[in-house]
Amino acid sequence: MAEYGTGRVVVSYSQDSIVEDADGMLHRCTARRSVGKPYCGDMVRFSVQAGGKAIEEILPRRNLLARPNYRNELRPFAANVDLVVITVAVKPPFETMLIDRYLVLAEQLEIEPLIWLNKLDLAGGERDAELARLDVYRRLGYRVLAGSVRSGEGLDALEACFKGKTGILVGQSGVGKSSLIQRLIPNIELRIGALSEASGLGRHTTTETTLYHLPGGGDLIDSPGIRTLRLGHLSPAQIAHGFIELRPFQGQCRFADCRHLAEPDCAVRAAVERGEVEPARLQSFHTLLQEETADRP
Ligand SMILES: Nc1nc2c(ncn2[C@@H]2O[C@H](COP(=O)(O)OP(=O)(O)O)[C@@H](O)[C@H]2O)c(=O)[nH]1
Ligand SMILES: [Mg+2]
Ligand SMILES: [Zn+2]
Repeated sequence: MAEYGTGRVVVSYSQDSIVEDADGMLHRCTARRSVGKPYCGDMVRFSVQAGGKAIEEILPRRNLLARPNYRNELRPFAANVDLVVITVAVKPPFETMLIDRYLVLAEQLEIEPLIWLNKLDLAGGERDAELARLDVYRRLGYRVLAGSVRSGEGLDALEACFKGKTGILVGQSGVGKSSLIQRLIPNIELRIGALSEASGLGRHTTTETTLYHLPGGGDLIDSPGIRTLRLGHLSPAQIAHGFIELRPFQGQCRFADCRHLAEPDCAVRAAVERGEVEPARLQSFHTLLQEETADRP
């Protein structure tokens, strides 16, 4: 007679997955071929039999994040994510265009974004100017936090945002993502040791996409190498959807397929002229549209 359990995939290797049950027990499970591939963050039902533990069912996903592999094919890596922390830093300096790109992705996936400006300790006299660059996002209603992994400023507020959620950090290399993870998960080495033991595969490495628990509540999925999460093929309408301030103008331009460039009677450019839409945001919108159309075969 088989026993059954439910849990969450905290790491998924090519063959097996490690599933954590509600009591925090780790189970190394093989997925039955019929259930498909489980990903980090998946909720699953598994069976325990004399022959081993098997994932019998992957419960319905809220979402599935993907990124391109070395052959530029989109590959899923994390499921059931509900917070995307878009990490930028004072140094290396950030381009708002990158933030806009991640916001389109978050809006498309319907995952709450949060913008974290790191390394505020390096801002010196530019502190207010750096913070002001993010005002546009505050005005749009996005959560914006700033601080420093080095000085500790702002980290409590950031950590509190993870409560009851599964978050993921995205951002360019060098902005402080790894440092932040070390700060948010102080016992990370212990956890890695426990995962290594559960996998029986020797040392678990941080190159595997892994779900960690934050001491104050909430989870963080760490996935190395999520650089620019590619947008995949999005239609102009989908990109427009990612610029939330453009949504009210849907259908307001003279031409239904208006790209808000030089078309007559463009409601979006009129809004820019009235100061209701930030010109830099419209510029980002055009850049993303261009990239998408250039991508198409
Ligand atoms: N001054 C300062 N340096 C930081 C801060 N956070 C990270 N760093 C440094 O920035 C560099 C890159 O950090 P890392 O965590 O590897 O960035 P990642 O590439 O995004 O994972 C390292 O030398 C860190 O010590 C911070 O808040 N202030
Ligand atoms: Mg790193
Ligand atoms: Zn228009």
